[in-house]
Amino acid sequence: PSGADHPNMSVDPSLLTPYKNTGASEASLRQISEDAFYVVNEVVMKRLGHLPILKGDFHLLPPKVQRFIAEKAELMRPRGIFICDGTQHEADDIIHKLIERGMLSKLEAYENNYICRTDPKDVARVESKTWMVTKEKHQTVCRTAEGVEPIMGHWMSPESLSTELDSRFPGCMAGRTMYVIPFSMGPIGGPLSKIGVQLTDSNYVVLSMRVMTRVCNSVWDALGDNDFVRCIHSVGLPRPVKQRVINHWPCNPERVLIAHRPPEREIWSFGSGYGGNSLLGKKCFALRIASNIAYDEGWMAEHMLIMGVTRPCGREHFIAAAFPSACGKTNLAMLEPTLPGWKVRCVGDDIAWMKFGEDGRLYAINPEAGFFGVAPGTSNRTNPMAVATFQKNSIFTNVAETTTGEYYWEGLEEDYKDKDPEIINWLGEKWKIGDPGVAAHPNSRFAAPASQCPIIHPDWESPKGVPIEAIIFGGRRPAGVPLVFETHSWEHGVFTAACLKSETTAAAEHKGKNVMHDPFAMRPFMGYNFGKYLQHWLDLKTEKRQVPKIYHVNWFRKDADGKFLWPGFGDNIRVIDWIIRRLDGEANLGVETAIGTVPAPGSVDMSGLGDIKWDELMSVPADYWKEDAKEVRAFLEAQVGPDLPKEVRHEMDEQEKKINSL
Ligand code: OXD
Ligand code: MN
Repeated sequence: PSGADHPNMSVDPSLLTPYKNTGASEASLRQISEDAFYVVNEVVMKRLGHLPILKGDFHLLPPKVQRFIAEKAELMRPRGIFICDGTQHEADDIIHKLIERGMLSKLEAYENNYICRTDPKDVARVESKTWMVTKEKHQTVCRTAEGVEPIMGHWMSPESLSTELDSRFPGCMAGRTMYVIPFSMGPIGGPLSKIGVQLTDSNYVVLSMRVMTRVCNSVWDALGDNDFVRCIHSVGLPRPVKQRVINHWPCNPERVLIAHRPPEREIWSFGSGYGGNSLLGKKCFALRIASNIAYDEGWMAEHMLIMGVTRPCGREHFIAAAFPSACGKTNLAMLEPTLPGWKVRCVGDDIAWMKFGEDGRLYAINPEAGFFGVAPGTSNRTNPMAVATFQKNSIFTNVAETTTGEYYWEGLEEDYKDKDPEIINWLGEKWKIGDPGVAAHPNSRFAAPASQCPIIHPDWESPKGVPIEAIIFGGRRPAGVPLVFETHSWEHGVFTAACLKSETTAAAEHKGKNVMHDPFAMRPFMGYNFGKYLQHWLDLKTEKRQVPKIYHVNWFRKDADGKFLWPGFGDNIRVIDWIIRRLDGEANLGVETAIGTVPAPGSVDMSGLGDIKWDELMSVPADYWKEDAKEVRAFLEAQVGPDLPKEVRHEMDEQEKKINSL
């Protein structure tokens, strides 16, 4: 038996049956199991044939990893295998090679910063080609109304997946190197951490994974008897290449497929080299697969930043916050308070893994090791800490560059005002500030090590995580939604998060600006049936646990002239101050409304802000919310239908009653 149906099992347990009642000790059973495994593995090894191991010692890898590699090498037929160790030396070699090839170039104005341009057809996550593969459709998607396409989760059957894989993966790495990347999400060996192994034929992915996750040899030791998530990635362009490769960026946009098999903890990604499509530790593993693991193990994998906020009195509070892509999570996580005496320190900017501890508190870790932030709009004015973070050892993709070797993108105009620099835009063309179009792609990114952030929290790598007291949800809501409100219970918070909406952004393939539902900011990352996910949230509250309070914020409300009503950025500390005082139970801070508690006049510190239209900023307009209540009900009925937990339905009914009596 090959044990191939049990991806992480070292050997088919039936092999041990004859020995079970012989009185053999645990240790000798284990030995028999291992011996049997080696026999099985020898067969697998033969499959490797004479494939050269270009780097690393294949025989020292854990046997289950050897088998994974051998099987996939047999399928994808690379020219050789390169086992990564994550060292600087290894990165330097790859960088050197990529520079020679023209895929990467150095940004001379900094230390060890590089710029890369993709094929302009490969610039964002491709949600329409991202799938969850489960036997039953409703494990992945809700029982939506007749004729309604589910927007949360995208299901494919295992049979269809087999067909799709068969038409893509056999021989897809021909003439290329297959890199083996061992990585840990979360501090290596930590109780909340998980291990993955990514196979890829993209060296850009190797360099980026090294920034975004923890890649090193000790991951093999930490693996032990644990499972690992199997990540298989190919740019989908075997050699000899028949089409023209643009910008030395191999990809196959017509054939993109990103498929997840949650029960097998496996990810297959084909055709794209960029971002969430190819750095499989991030969205694919840490959200879509991890939310499945979290469901099974009783914790949460969420699209949230984690920040530590210290008040002038010296007390620190940890907050997690979920916003859809490109709504400023990175900016909030690194906020520079405009109120004196406050301090913010960043734990994470995109993903939180959270688990209740024995003490009943919710502990969060950032599973990532780097920031993959949207570059345009990031400047010393909006996020000086991010700017400081990416001054060295960072990779910039699809940004523009000046002829003096600096990065450039929209939002940096002020910094370059007097220089009128010669710019090469993201398409490689000459460009000047003021020219039509944009210099950088709207979804251009920096990938920078989190450890370089000047305000990274000293506990950001604490294996047990930091205790979360409040969870914030928010989105870009130009109309109707107040700056902040507190939900009145965990259940009401869950309902509010289920109703989360935001204007669309450039992080995925969507065009134009419209307000779109993005429940829990997880719409593109939902790993299983959303109704079940809501129930999971509800069930996490037990008598012994202190569930965090849940808030909703909106930094993006506009007045009748289309101008933002709130300055945002560093001034968002004023809202956090209000939230923390609410947590503390300070009196007279709130006014009850139909949707939750908004700040009472005078309860938010507005010192030095000048003219703020408070009433417009905080109002809960009856007309708007009556429409919204109808729209939300129709949305949840159509999208979640019978999978909607009764507690959430109850919250919806109650809130609608309150709104209709406005
Ligand atoms: C991201 C995203 O890249 O949410 O973080 O798209
Ligand atoms: Mn994100």
